[in-house]
Amino acid sequence: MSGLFITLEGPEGAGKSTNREYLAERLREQGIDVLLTREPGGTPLAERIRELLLTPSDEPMAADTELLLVFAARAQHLAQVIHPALARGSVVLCDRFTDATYAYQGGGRGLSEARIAVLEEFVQAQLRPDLTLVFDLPVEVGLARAIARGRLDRFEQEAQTFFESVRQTYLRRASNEPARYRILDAAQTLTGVQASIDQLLPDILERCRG
Ligand code: T5A
Repeated sequence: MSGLFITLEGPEGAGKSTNREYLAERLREQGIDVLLTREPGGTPLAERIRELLLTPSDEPMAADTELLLVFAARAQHLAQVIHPALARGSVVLCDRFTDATYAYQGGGRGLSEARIAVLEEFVQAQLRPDLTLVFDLPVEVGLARAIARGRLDRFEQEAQTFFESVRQTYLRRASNEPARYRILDAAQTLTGVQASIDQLLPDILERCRG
């Protein structure tokens, strides 16, 4: 058996976590075994690395340190959670994965894509998501949602230009590989976003059963 690896991506406050729960419910209604997880994180050790990445600190984190921490957490997550779940035949719904590295460390921090690709190959070998849902929205809308929720993490304190690059990187990657990506308008009401997910369900269910 081989499961299905679905990732949810997008800028800050796009609604990935909220809609991940919604999609999981729709799939479970169909009797599909779903595993929900997230990055950075997904295992106790990887969640500790997440804390390092998200907690604001007086010591500036070098961009390469950030990149290596992201992939260190990913290696642990793959070994402990993602590979075993896919081997069991589960559908893995993961809130962010390596597209986020291209968007944040590549687009946002300006690290070269070639360098990220080397680590992607090293840590993941052939594994890539089967399907990636990009929750797209204007940067200011997403940031307003994050601000409304409370204290900002280390990434959320970046300038608007950082998040514009993040957003454009997601959109460029999606347009370069349309078979893997689906872009959803995340600026709509939650009901509107969920209706867009409903429209994607037949395709997702076919992939799950394929
Ligand atoms: N990162 C991650 C990297 O730099 N490199 C990497 O390789 C990886 C994997 C992770 C951070 O790490 C960085 C990127 C991130 O900065 P995170 O917490 O996973 O942090 O990511 P965030 O985007 O910060 O998570 P958020 O929780 O802010 O965003 P979500 O999950 O997209 O949004 P969600 O569902 O929590 O919703 C946010 C708020 O908006 C409301 C919700 O109720 C909630 O209050 N909301 C809506 N409001 C109105 N209309 C809608 N349609 C709404 N949808 C949700």
